[in-house]
Amino acid sequence: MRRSKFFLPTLKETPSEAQIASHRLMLRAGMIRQASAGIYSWLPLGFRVLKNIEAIVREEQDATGAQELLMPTIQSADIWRESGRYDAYGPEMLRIRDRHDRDMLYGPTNEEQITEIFRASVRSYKDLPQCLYHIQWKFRDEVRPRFGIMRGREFLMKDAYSFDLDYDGAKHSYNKMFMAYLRTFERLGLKAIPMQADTGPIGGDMSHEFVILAETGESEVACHKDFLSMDLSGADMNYDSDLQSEVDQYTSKYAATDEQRDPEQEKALGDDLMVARGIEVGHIFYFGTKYSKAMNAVVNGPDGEEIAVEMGSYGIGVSRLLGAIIEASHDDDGIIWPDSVAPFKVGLVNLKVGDDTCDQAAADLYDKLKKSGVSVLYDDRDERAGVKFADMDLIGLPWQVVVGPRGLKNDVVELKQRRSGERAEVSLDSVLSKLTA
Ligand code: 5CA
Repeated sequence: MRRSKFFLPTLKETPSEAQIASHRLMLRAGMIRQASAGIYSWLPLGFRVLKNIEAIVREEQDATGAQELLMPTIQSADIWRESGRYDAYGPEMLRIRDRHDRDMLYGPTNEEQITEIFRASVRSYKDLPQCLYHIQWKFRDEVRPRFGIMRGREFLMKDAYSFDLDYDGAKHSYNKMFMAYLRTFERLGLKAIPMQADTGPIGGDMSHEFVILAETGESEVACHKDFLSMDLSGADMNYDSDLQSEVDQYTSKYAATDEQRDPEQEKALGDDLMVARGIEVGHIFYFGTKYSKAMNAVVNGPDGEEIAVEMGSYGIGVSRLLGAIIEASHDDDGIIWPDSVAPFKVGLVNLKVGDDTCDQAAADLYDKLKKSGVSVLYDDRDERAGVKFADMDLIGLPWQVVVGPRGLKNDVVELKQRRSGERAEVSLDSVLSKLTA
């Protein structure tokens, strides 16, 4: 992509409404624009990152055997009346009436919708287990939308729903998601700690939140210090194996969100206790037959008896993750994207636009990178070098390649790694192989 053509409205000034780094940087880097309180448009640069995050989330969901579908954003109030949540959900739910005076709503989550799909189609225990997910926009009329897309009113969520015949099966489904979450967050360059959590309006009796520690986190959390040094990558998984001992490694250590904190246990931990602020990037729930009983989602068992299915639901805040990644990875100059989600891998800077040698060398490199499948943003604008460098640092692409007249005399360009700030002179021939390695 040529910068001169790319829709990338970066800002020099720090927008006054933004209180935390990620919100400031997303606005300055031209990634999002507010449409109304807690509702954002995703501009091309932000949208590219959102898609990359979505792709990793999807791959790790698929690896567990979960299947992707797509449910609508607008739901009928009827199914929420069946589950009893239509009244219980309160003012956070955006209620809509259609032209026939039917009560509709913009889905804040999809337990009812998926249960309705399941009960209409599945009859036999032989069709279990099943796990379905989608990546879809949600709406919650939050009292205090803030921190940009971190706590929005409209936000993108991955939500998965598991159906099992009995508790053991449901526990296995829960454990699969637990491990898949560790792998997902690791691939996103994050250290997410699984913590015992409150089940809130989703309900149920077993729940974990996946929490990134950050000063700007919304809530206070506490955990054993060991989590800081622990390998949270969820190693190579065979999801068919018994995952309980894998999961136990993590759940046997104290880690709790706000409402779940236990003064007794914390006292016993002494110096091993760490209290910090956290960002919730994922939340998994086991709630058994709460919805299947209320909505009559039953299957016929081996002896023909009717069995209410055991369910769980598993959410990841896909749009929130952009904010969380930036909170965890930025410096004074801007964002530092992990390779896995970066909007482009390389930023190519032509220091002297209009100079034939520079134009030719930069255009040539640009073509070769593209042909090798490397995503590259080529700054071909006739702008001061300082402006281009500042913009590149701000948008945080992992690599910068600087093409200038002095270097070209010796057939070299400068290669800078955004994260370490390390710069090296590299020959024109080898820069391509370095970036495609
Ligand atoms: N049905 C369950 C699991 S699918 C559910 O809705 N869980 S949740 O309420 O915990 O939301 C899942 C994830 O969505 C959260 O962990 C969080 O990362 C994200 N999320 C929740 N509310 C918001 C919001 N207002 N803005 C951005 N992300 C949010």
